[in-house]
Amino acid sequence: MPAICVSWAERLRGLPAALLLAVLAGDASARTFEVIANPDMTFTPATLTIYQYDRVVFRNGGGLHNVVADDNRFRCAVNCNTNTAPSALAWSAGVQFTLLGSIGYYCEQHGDTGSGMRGLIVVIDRVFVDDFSAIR
Ligand SMILES: [Cu+2]
Repeated sequence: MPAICVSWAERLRGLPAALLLAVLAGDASARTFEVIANPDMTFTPATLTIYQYDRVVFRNGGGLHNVVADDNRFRCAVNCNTNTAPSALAWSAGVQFTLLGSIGYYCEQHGDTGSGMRGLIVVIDRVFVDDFSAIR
């Protein structure tokens, strides 16, 4: 799956301690962003640029909404597994972006893959930002 949707507890369960440390160290620089589904049928921010492996927490700011990737790699509302239909609850659900590229998404209640309530996540490689070391 290009995007995964797991809690820290699920992710860390069953890992040996040494590996657990490696996972924590490796993810230390991953960031978490928030995107709000608004009552006026927009997403804020409408376009978000993140690094590979960063997370985005989608949160319902009011109204009947969900979030669905254009390519169906995620569909979330109350969660990203069993309760993904548009919901008016004060839900939030997190997605980690593991693949580079642009990922459009929409609310099924108010949009589709081409129009309406839509947003865009642009995933870039952090190696181009901060992973170089000066050698001279
Ligand atoms: Cu909506």
